[in-house]
Amino acid sequence: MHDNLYTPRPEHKFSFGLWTVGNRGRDPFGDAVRPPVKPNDLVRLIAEVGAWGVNLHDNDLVPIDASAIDRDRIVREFKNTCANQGVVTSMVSANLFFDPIFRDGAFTSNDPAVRAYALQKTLRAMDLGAELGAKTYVIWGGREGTETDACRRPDEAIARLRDAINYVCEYNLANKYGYRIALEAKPNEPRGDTYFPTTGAYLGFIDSLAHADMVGVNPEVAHEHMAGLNITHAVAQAWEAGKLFHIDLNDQVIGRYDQDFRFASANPKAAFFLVKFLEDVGYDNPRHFDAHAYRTEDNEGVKDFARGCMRNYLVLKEKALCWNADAEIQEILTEISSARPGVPTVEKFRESHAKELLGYRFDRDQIGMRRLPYERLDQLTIDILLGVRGRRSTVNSG
Ligand code: GCO
Ligand code: MN
Ligand code: MN
Repeated sequence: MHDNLYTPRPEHKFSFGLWTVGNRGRDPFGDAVRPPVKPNDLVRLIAEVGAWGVNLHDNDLVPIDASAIDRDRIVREFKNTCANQGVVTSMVSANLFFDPIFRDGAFTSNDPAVRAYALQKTLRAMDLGAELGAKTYVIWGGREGTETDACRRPDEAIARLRDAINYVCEYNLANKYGYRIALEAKPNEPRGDTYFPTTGAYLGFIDSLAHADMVGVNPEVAHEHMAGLNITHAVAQAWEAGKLFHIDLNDQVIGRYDQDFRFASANPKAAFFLVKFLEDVGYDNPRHFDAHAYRTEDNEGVKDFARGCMRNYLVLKEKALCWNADAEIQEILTEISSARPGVPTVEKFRESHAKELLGYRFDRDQIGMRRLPYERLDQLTIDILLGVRGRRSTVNSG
Protein backbone atom coordinates (compact mmCIF):
# COMPACT_ATOMS: atom_id res chain seq x y z
CA MET A 1 0.00 0.00 0.00
CA HIS A 2 1.22 3.53 -0.74
CA ASP A 3 2.10 5.70 2.22
CA ASN A 4 -0.59 8.34 1.98
CA LEU A 5 -3.11 10.33 3.96
CA TYR A 6 -5.11 7.23 4.75
CA THR A 7 -2.25 5.08 5.97
CA PRO A 8 -2.50 4.39 9.71
CA ARG A 9 0.51 5.51 11.69
CA PRO A 10 1.51 5.07 15.35
CA GLU A 11 0.61 8.67 16.20
CA HIS A 12 -3.04 7.92 15.35
CA LYS A 13 -3.08 5.49 18.30
CA PHE A 14 -5.45 3.09 16.55
CA SER A 15 -6.07 -0.02 18.60
CA PHE A 16 -8.13 -3.20 18.40
CA GLY A 17 -9.26 -5.54 21.15
CA LEU A 18 -8.31 -9.20 20.93
CA TRP A 19 -12.05 -9.80 21.15
CA THR A 20 -12.72 -7.57 18.13
CA VAL A 21 -10.37 -8.93 15.48
CA GLY A 22 -10.72 -12.30 17.22
CA ASN A 23 -14.53 -12.21 17.11
CA ARG A 24 -15.76 -15.50 15.64
CA GLY A 25 -19.17 -14.32 14.53
CA ARG A 26 -21.18 -16.06 17.23
CA ASP A 27 -24.56 -14.45 17.88
CA PRO A 28 -27.66 -15.38 19.91
CA PHE A 29 -29.03 -17.26 16.89
CA GLY A 30 -25.97 -18.96 15.50
CA ASP A 31 -22.66 -20.47 16.36
CA ALA A 32 -19.15 -19.36 15.48
CA VAL A 33 -18.41 -19.11 11.75
CA ARG A 34 -14.70 -18.26 11.87
CA PRO A 35 -12.03 -20.60 13.20
CA PRO A 36 -10.29 -19.40 16.36
CA VAL A 37 -7.10 -17.36 15.98
CA LYS A 38 -4.53 -17.40 18.79
CA PRO A 39 -3.84 -14.12 20.64
CA ASN A 40 -0.26 -13.96 19.32
CA ASP A 41 -1.54 -14.32 15.75
CA LEU A 42 -4.10 -11.60 16.40
CA VAL A 43 -1.23 -9.33 17.41
CA ARG A 44 0.44 -10.17 14.09
CA LEU A 45 -2.81 -9.30 12.30
CA ILE A 46 -3.00 -5.99 14.17
CA ALA A 47 0.57 -5.22 13.10
CA GLU A 48 -0.10 -6.32 9.52
CA VAL A 49 -3.04 -3.93 9.10
CA GLY A 50 -0.96 -1.11 10.56
CA ALA A 51 -2.60 -0.46 13.91
CA TRP A 52 -0.65 0.76 16.94
CA GLY A 53 -2.18 -1.04 19.89
CA VAL A 54 -3.92 -4.10 21.24
CA ASN A 55 -6.47 -4.22 24.07
CA LEU A 56 -7.57 -7.22 26.01
CA HIS A 57 -9.74 -8.69 28.70
CA ASP A 58 -7.87 -10.96 31.10
CA ASN A 59 -9.47 -14.07 29.63
CA ASP A 60 -8.92 -13.08 26.00
CA LEU A 61 -5.31 -13.96 26.76
CA VAL A 62 -5.23 -16.12 29.89
CA PRO A 63 -7.91 -18.83 30.26
CA ILE A 64 -9.97 -18.35 33.41
CA ASP A 65 -8.67 -21.60 34.94
CA ALA A 66 -5.01 -21.30 33.89
CA SER A 67 -2.41 -22.31 36.46
CA ALA A 68 0.04 -19.67 37.67
CA ILE A 69 2.80 -21.29 35.61
CA ASP A 70 0.71 -21.33 32.42
CA ARG A 71 -0.38 -17.79 33.03
CA ASP A 72 3.21 -16.58 33.32
CA ARG A 73 4.28 -18.42 30.17
CA ILE A 74 1.33 -17.06 28.16
CA VAL A 75 1.99 -13.52 29.31
CA ARG A 76 5.71 -13.81 28.57
CA GLU A 77 5.08 -15.06 25.04
CA PHE A 78 2.45 -12.42 24.40
CA LYS A 79 4.79 -9.70 25.60
CA ASN A 80 7.50 -10.98 23.25
CA THR A 81 5.13 -11.08 20.29
CA CYS A 82 3.95 -7.53 20.99
CA ALA A 83 7.55 -6.33 21.22
CA ASN A 84 8.56 -8.14 18.01
CA GLN A 85 5.55 -6.83 16.15
CA GLY A 86 5.87 -3.30 17.50
CA VAL A 87 2.36 -3.43 18.97
CA VAL A 88 1.62 -1.65 22.25
CA THR A 89 -0.77 -3.05 24.86
CA SER A 90 -2.76 0.08 25.42
CA MET A 91 -5.77 -0.98 27.47
CA VAL A 92 -6.82 -3.88 29.66
CA SER A 93 -10.06 -4.89 31.30
CA ALA A 94 -11.48 -7.83 33.22
CA ASN A 95 -14.17 -9.99 31.75
CA LEU A 96 -16.90 -9.73 34.37
CA PHE A 97 -19.74 -10.94 32.18
CA PHE A 98 -19.02 -14.27 30.44
CA ASP A 99 -18.72 -16.73 33.29
CA PRO A 100 -22.08 -17.92 34.75
CA ILE A 101 -21.01 -16.64 38.18
CA PHE A 102 -21.70 -13.13 36.82
CA ARG A 103 -25.22 -13.84 35.59
CA ASP A 104 -26.64 -11.25 38.00
CA GLY A 105 -23.78 -8.79 37.78
CA ALA A 106 -20.31 -8.54 39.28
CA PHE A 107 -19.64 -5.51 41.49
CA THR A 108 -23.37 -4.89 41.93
CA SER A 109 -24.38 -8.50 42.58
CA ASN A 110 -26.36 -9.18 45.74
CA ASP A 111 -23.98 -11.98 46.64
CA PRO A 112 -20.94 -10.71 48.59
CA ALA A 113 -18.86 -13.63 47.31
CA VAL A 114 -19.56 -12.68 43.68
CA ARG A 115 -18.59 -9.09 44.44
CA ALA A 116 -15.35 -10.22 46.08
CA TYR A 117 -14.52 -12.57 43.20
CA ALA A 118 -15.14 -9.75 40.71
CA LEU A 119 -12.73 -7.59 42.66
CA GLN A 120 -10.09 -10.33 42.81
CA LYS A 121 -10.42 -10.86 39.04
CA THR A 122 -10.08 -7.11 38.49
CA LEU A 123 -6.94 -6.79 40.64
CA ARG A 124 -5.38 -9.69 38.74
CA ALA A 125 -6.32 -8.08 35.44
CA MET A 126 -4.65 -4.88 36.66
CA ASP A 127 -1.50 -6.86 37.51
CA LEU A 128 -1.61 -8.42 34.05
CA GLY A 129 -2.05 -5.11 32.27
CA ALA A 130 0.73 -3.47 34.28
CA GLU A 131 3.05 -6.29 33.26
CA LEU A 132 2.17 -5.62 29.63
CA GLY A 133 2.63 -1.87 30.00
CA ALA A 134 -1.03 -0.81 29.67
CA LYS A 135 -1.89 2.63 31.00
CA THR A 136 -5.68 2.56 30.61
CA TYR A 137 -7.95 0.29 32.59
CA VAL A 138 -11.55 0.06 31.36
CA ILE A 139 -14.48 -0.88 33.54
CA TRP A 140 -17.50 -1.82 31.49
CA GLY A 141 -20.45 -2.89 33.61
CA GLY A 142 -21.41 -5.74 31.28
CA ARG A 143 -23.98 -7.39 33.49
CA GLU A 144 -24.33 -4.66 36.10
CA GLY A 145 -28.06 -4.28 35.60
CA THR A 146 -31.39 -6.04 35.79
CA GLU A 147 -34.30 -7.61 34.00
CA THR A 148 -36.48 -6.94 37.03
CA ASP A 149 -35.88 -4.24 39.62
CA ALA A 150 -37.47 -6.50 42.21
CA CYS A 151 -34.05 -8.02 42.87
CA ARG A 152 -32.33 -5.02 44.52
CA ARG A 153 -32.57 -1.30 45.06
CA PRO A 154 -30.71 0.51 42.31
CA ASP A 155 -29.12 2.98 44.74
CA GLU A 156 -27.58 0.02 46.58
CA ALA A 157 -26.14 -1.22 43.30
CA ILE A 158 -24.67 2.22 42.67
CA ALA A 159 -23.09 2.31 46.14
CA ARG A 160 -21.57 -1.15 45.56
CA LEU A 161 -20.07 -0.03 42.28
CA ARG A 162 -18.61 3.03 44.03
CA ASP A 163 -17.01 0.85 46.71
CA ALA A 164 -15.47 -1.38 44.03
CA ILE A 165 -14.06 1.50 42.00
CA ASN A 166 -12.66 3.17 45.11
CA TYR A 167 -10.91 -0.12 45.94
CA VAL A 168 -9.53 -0.36 42.39
CA CYS A 169 -8.15 3.18 42.66
CA GLU A 170 -6.48 2.39 45.98
CA TYR A 171 -4.90 -0.72 44.48
CA ASN A 172 -3.68 1.35 41.55
CA LEU A 173 -2.03 3.78 43.94
CA ALA A 174 -0.63 1.13 46.27
CA ASN A 175 1.07 -0.61 43.34
CA LYS A 176 2.05 2.61 41.54
CA TYR A 177 0.50 1.27 38.35
CA GLY A 178 -0.38 4.71 37.06
CA TYR A 179 -3.58 3.53 35.36
CA ARG A 180 -6.22 5.92 34.23
CA ILE A 181 -9.54 4.21 34.88
CA ALA A 182 -12.16 4.67 32.15
CA LEU A 183 -15.81 3.83 32.82
CA GLU A 184 -17.81 2.62 29.84
CA ALA A 185 -21.59 3.05 29.78
CA LYS A 186 -24.12 1.01 27.81
CA PRO A 187 -27.91 1.23 28.04
CA ASN A 188 -28.73 -2.49 27.69
CA GLU A 189 -27.45 -5.81 26.31
CA PRO A 190 -26.70 -8.23 27.71
CA ARG A 191 -29.03 -7.09 30.55
CA GLY A 192 -32.50 -5.68 30.05
CA ASP A 193 -31.28 -2.45 31.61
CA THR A 194 -27.78 -1.49 32.70
CA TYR A 195 -27.04 0.82 35.62
CA PHE A 196 -25.27 3.90 34.26
CA PRO A 197 -26.81 3.69 30.79
CA THR A 198 -25.02 6.69 29.30
CA THR A 199 -21.66 8.44 29.40
CA GLY A 200 -23.37 11.43 30.99
CA ALA A 201 -24.58 9.24 33.87
CA TYR A 202 -21.00 8.16 34.58
CA LEU A 203 -19.74 11.74 34.37
CA GLY A 204 -22.18 12.61 37.13
CA PHE A 205 -21.07 9.64 39.24
CA ILE A 206 -17.31 10.24 39.00
CA ASP A 207 -17.38 13.24 41.33
CA SER A 208 -18.69 10.99 44.10
CA LEU A 209 -15.59 8.77 43.96
CA ALA A 210 -12.71 8.95 46.43
CA HIS A 211 -10.17 9.39 43.62
CA ALA A 212 -12.20 11.26 41.03
CA ASP A 213 -9.06 12.57 39.31
CA MET A 214 -7.99 9.01 38.43
CA VAL A 215 -11.30 8.14 36.77
CA GLY A 216 -12.71 9.17 33.40
CA VAL A 217 -14.92 7.66 30.72
CA ASN A 218 -14.72 5.46 27.65
CA PRO A 219 -17.68 6.50 25.49
CA GLU A 220 -18.71 4.10 22.72
CA VAL A 221 -20.43 5.23 19.53
CA ALA A 222 -22.78 2.23 19.40
CA HIS A 223 -23.78 2.52 23.04
CA GLU A 224 -24.93 6.13 22.75
CA HIS A 225 -26.65 5.33 19.44
CA MET A 226 -28.46 2.36 21.00
CA ALA A 227 -29.98 4.86 23.42
CA GLY A 228 -30.87 7.15 20.52
CA LEU A 229 -28.35 9.76 21.68
CA ASN A 230 -25.80 11.95 19.95
CA ILE A 231 -22.34 10.46 20.52
CA THR A 232 -20.51 13.70 19.75
CA HIS A 233 -22.44 15.54 22.45
CA ALA A 234 -21.54 12.84 24.98
CA VAL A 235 -17.89 12.89 23.93
CA ALA A 236 -17.82 16.69 24.08
CA GLN A 237 -19.15 16.69 27.63
CA ALA A 238 -16.48 14.18 28.63
CA TRP A 239 -13.76 16.16 26.89
CA GLU A 240 -14.83 19.42 28.41
CA ALA A 241 -14.72 17.83 31.87
CA GLY A 242 -11.19 16.53 31.21
CA LYS A 243 -12.51 12.97 31.36
CA LEU A 244 -12.13 11.61 27.84
CA PHE A 245 -9.56 8.93 28.73
CA HIS A 246 -10.38 6.50 25.93
CA ILE A 247 -12.92 6.00 23.14
CA ASP A 248 -14.63 2.98 21.57
CA LEU A 249 -15.25 3.65 17.89
CA ASN A 250 -17.69 1.51 15.95
CA ASP A 251 -21.10 2.00 14.38
CA GLN A 252 -24.70 1.12 15.00
CA VAL A 253 -28.07 1.92 13.52
CA ILE A 254 -30.29 3.56 16.15
CA GLY A 255 -32.94 1.22 17.51
CA ARG A 256 -31.29 -2.03 16.44
CA TYR A 257 -29.55 -4.77 18.41
CA ASP A 258 -25.94 -4.25 19.51
CA GLN A 259 -24.35 -4.29 16.05
CA ASP A 260 -20.68 -3.35 16.54
CA PHE A 261 -20.26 -2.42 12.88
CA ARG A 262 -17.09 -1.13 11.24
CA PHE A 263 -16.51 2.50 12.26
CA ALA A 264 -18.51 5.00 10.15
CA SER A 265 -20.18 2.28 8.10
CA ALA A 266 -23.74 2.97 9.25
CA ASN A 267 -23.82 6.70 10.09
CA PRO A 268 -20.97 8.40 8.24
CA LYS A 269 -22.31 11.87 8.96
CA ALA A 270 -22.43 11.28 12.73
CA ALA A 271 -18.96 9.74 12.47
CA PHE A 272 -17.74 12.82 10.62
CA PHE A 273 -18.81 15.19 13.38
CA LEU A 274 -17.23 12.90 15.95
CA VAL A 275 -13.90 12.70 14.12
CA LYS A 276 -13.98 16.43 13.48
CA PHE A 277 -14.54 17.05 17.17
CA LEU A 278 -11.70 14.75 18.26
CA GLU A 279 -9.32 16.32 15.76
CA ASP A 280 -10.41 19.91 16.45
CA VAL A 281 -9.78 19.59 20.17
CA GLY A 282 -6.57 17.58 19.76
CA TYR A 283 -7.69 14.34 21.44
CA ASP A 284 -4.52 12.31 21.96
CA ASN A 285 -5.60 9.18 23.85
CA PRO A 286 -6.10 5.78 22.18
CA ARG A 287 -8.65 5.41 19.38
CA HIS A 288 -9.98 1.95 19.93
CA PHE A 289 -12.19 0.18 17.40
CA ASP A 290 -14.58 -1.89 19.49
CA ALA A 291 -16.30 -3.55 16.56
CA HIS A 292 -16.16 -6.75 14.59
CA ALA A 293 -16.41 -8.03 11.06
CA TYR A 294 -19.74 -9.04 9.56
CA ARG A 295 -20.62 -12.63 10.36
CA THR A 296 -20.46 -13.32 6.65
CA GLU A 297 -16.67 -12.75 6.58
CA ASP A 298 -13.86 -15.25 6.91
CA ASN A 299 -10.59 -14.47 8.72
CA GLU A 300 -9.17 -12.69 5.65
CA GLY A 301 -12.24 -10.46 5.68
CA VAL A 302 -11.44 -9.49 9.26
CA LYS A 303 -8.44 -7.60 7.85
CA ASP A 304 -10.73 -5.72 5.44
CA PHE A 305 -12.90 -4.85 8.43
CA ALA A 306 -9.96 -3.59 10.49
CA ARG A 307 -8.44 -1.62 7.64
CA GLY A 308 -11.86 -0.12 6.90
CA CYS A 309 -12.24 1.19 10.47
CA MET A 310 -8.93 3.06 10.30
CA ARG A 311 -9.39 4.20 6.71
CA ASN A 312 -12.81 5.67 7.49
CA TYR A 313 -11.37 7.55 10.45
CA LEU A 314 -8.55 8.99 8.35
CA VAL A 315 -10.82 9.86 5.41
CA LEU A 316 -13.15 11.70 7.79
CA LYS A 317 -10.18 13.43 9.40
CA GLU A 318 -9.18 14.73 5.98
CA LYS A 319 -12.78 15.81 5.33
CA ALA A 320 -12.73 17.69 8.64
CA LEU A 321 -9.64 19.59 7.48
CA CYS A 322 -11.44 20.46 4.22
CA TRP A 323 -14.44 21.61 6.22
CA ASN A 324 -12.31 23.83 8.46
CA ALA A 325 -10.50 25.29 5.45
CA ASP A 326 -13.68 26.03 3.50
CA ALA A 327 -14.06 29.81 3.16
CA GLU A 328 -17.83 29.77 2.72
CA ILE A 329 -18.32 27.57 5.78
CA GLN A 330 -16.08 29.80 7.86
CA GLU A 331 -17.91 32.89 6.67
CA ILE A 332 -21.24 31.45 7.75
CA LEU A 333 -19.82 30.44 11.13
CA THR A 334 -18.50 33.94 11.73
CA GLU A 335 -21.74 35.53 10.61
CA ILE A 336 -24.01 33.48 12.88
CA SER A 337 -22.14 34.29 16.07
CA SER A 338 -21.00 37.88 15.69
CA ALA A 339 -21.85 40.29 18.52
CA ARG A 340 -24.08 43.31 17.82
CA PRO A 341 -22.78 46.79 18.55
CA GLY A 342 -24.33 48.29 21.66
CA VAL A 343 -26.16 45.11 22.67
CA PRO A 344 -25.09 43.59 26.01
CA THR A 345 -23.23 40.27 26.02
CA VAL A 346 -22.89 37.61 28.70
CA GLU A 347 -19.98 38.37 30.99
CA LYS A 348 -18.80 37.23 34.39
CA PHE A 349 -21.23 38.37 37.08
CA ARG A 350 -20.73 41.90 38.38
CA GLU A 351 -23.42 43.99 40.12
CA SER A 352 -22.99 46.70 37.52
CA HIS A 353 -23.31 44.26 34.62
CA ALA A 354 -26.46 42.70 36.10
CA LYS A 355 -27.92 46.16 36.55
CA GLU A 356 -27.16 47.11 32.98
CA LEU A 357 -28.53 43.79 31.70
CA LEU A 358 -31.77 44.14 33.66
CA GLY A 359 -32.27 47.63 32.38
CA TYR A 360 -31.63 46.92 28.71
CA ARG A 361 -34.56 46.57 26.30
CA PHE A 362 -33.78 43.78 23.81
CA ASP A 363 -35.30 44.19 20.35
CA ARG A 364 -36.59 40.63 20.03
CA ASP A 365 -37.94 41.09 16.53
CA GLN A 366 -34.72 42.49 15.17
CA ILE A 367 -32.47 40.01 16.99
CA GLY A 368 -34.70 37.10 16.04
CA MET A 369 -34.48 38.00 12.37
CA ARG A 370 -30.83 37.07 11.95
CA ARG A 371 -30.40 34.62 9.09
CA LEU A 372 -29.30 31.17 10.16
CA PRO A 373 -28.37 29.52 6.86
CA TYR A 374 -28.07 26.02 8.26
CA GLU A 375 -29.55 24.47 5.14
CA ARG A 376 -26.63 25.87 3.19
CA LEU A 377 -24.17 24.98 5.95
CA ASP A 378 -25.37 21.41 6.11
CA GLN A 379 -25.41 21.06 2.33
CA LEU A 380 -21.82 22.25 2.19
CA THR A 381 -21.04 19.58 4.77
CA ILE A 382 -22.83 16.94 2.72
CA ASP A 383 -21.05 18.08 -0.45
CA ILE A 384 -17.72 17.63 1.31
CA LEU A 385 -18.75 14.24 2.65
CA LEU A 386 -19.99 13.07 -0.72
CA GLY A 387 -16.77 14.20 -2.34
CA VAL A 388 -18.06 16.91 -4.67
CA ARG A 389 -16.51 19.77 -2.72
CA GLY A 390 -13.15 20.44 -1.10
CA ARG A 391 -9.55 19.59 -1.56
CA ARG A 392 -8.97 16.47 -3.57
CA SER A 393 -6.33 14.14 -2.36
CA THR A 394 -3.67 14.03 -5.04
CA VAL A 395 -2.06 10.84 -3.83
CA ASN A 396 -3.26 7.41 -4.72
CA SER A 397 -5.61 6.57 -1.91
CA GLY A 398 -4.79 2.86 -2.10
C1 GCO B 1 -19.79 -4.43 24.56
C2 GCO B 1 -18.71 -3.55 25.14
C3 GCO B 1 -17.40 -4.28 25.35
C4 GCO B 1 -16.41 -3.48 26.20
C5 GCO B 1 -15.24 -4.33 26.57
C6 GCO B 1 -14.14 -3.57 27.27
O1 GCO B 1 -20.75 -3.87 24.04
O2 GCO B 1 -19.68 -5.64 24.65
O3 GCO B 1 -18.52 -2.47 24.27
O4 GCO B 1 -16.84 -4.60 24.11
O5 GCO B 1 -15.99 -2.36 25.53
O6 GCO B 1 -15.68 -5.37 27.38
O7 GCO B 1 -14.38 -3.50 28.59
MN1 MN C 1 -20.17 -2.30 22.79
MN1 MN D 1 -16.94 -1.09 24.18
